[in-house]
Amino acid sequence: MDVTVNEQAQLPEVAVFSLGGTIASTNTGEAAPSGGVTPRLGARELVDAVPQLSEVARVQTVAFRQVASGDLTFADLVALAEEIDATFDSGVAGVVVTQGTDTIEETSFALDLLVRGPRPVVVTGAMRNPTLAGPDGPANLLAAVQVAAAPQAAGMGALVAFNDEIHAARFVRKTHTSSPATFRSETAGTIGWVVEGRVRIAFQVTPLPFRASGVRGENVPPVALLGSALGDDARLIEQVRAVGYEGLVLQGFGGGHVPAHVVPALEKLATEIPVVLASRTGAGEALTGTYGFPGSERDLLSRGLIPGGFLSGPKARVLLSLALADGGPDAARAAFDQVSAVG
Ligand code: DAS
Repeated sequence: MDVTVNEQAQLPEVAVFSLGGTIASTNTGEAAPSGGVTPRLGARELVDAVPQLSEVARVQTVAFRQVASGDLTFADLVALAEEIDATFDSGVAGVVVTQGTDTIEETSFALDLLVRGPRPVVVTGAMRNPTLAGPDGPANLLAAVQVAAAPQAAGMGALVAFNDEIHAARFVRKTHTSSPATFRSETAGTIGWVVEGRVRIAFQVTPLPFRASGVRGENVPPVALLGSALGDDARLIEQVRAVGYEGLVLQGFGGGHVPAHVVPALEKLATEIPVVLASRTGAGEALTGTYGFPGSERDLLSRGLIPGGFLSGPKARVLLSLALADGGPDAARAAFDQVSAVG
């Protein structure tokens, strides 16, 4: 379909911010020392490669960063959220962020907590870079812009559009190293999809009641993320405070459990810094009221740990980091209470 100049003028405005990642990665120009593709394409080039976008929105572009997504920092995300807020103030209908998939589950949730809303912020990327057969970046970008331009996508916080599915940032996780269907929301399911250009929202999610409105990027304190493993002891937990962390998210076994001999170290640490209890399983809520054995969730929560609710370990770390930066240790527990209550 060709869109006339008059029809174009009626289309919603969407801003695309590029941050790098596979969607932007090629091997043109100077070779990387290790060989392989590296992030080189900016938002303008990504948009120009998808002519169908001109039928969906008037697209403006911002080349914001050009990195592998593991190199993004909280300072980058705070700066990005400020730019997105300013872009919304200028009247755009929605924002798309393109970036590496490795950290989308964290960055999208951080934007959920940082951007003022209610207009949609839609994060996307690609699993197959543009030099491979069947790159998924162009289709993901088109779907993301379609979602960002859709009024029905507003008011649900940050979203992830990928593989023609729409996910709420608070639930979505990367679950596969190479599949284009890597993003899944096992706890709640996808909230919608895109088909033939139509944006379907099947399930509404409630906006998060907590927003980290006072955060400055350089003020986000270090928060550790640790797992639990069979036969492990407490030697890392005992070092967390000493090496300067100001919070810990512990991914316990199952519903939120640790070996009994780890409990004293966790109890002591929880008197010093906020310690959040999440699950290493990757889906479902950390329990709060079922088991009573030493090292169980009831035992740990009675010793001062904070229940992580439905948040995965990496997302709980994002919330703890931003809540600490926003209001200090007392605000952290309240932020988890507020977010877990919403679902
Ligand atoms: N794994 C790559 C990607 O999917 C690299 C990255 O996250 O930047 O984009």
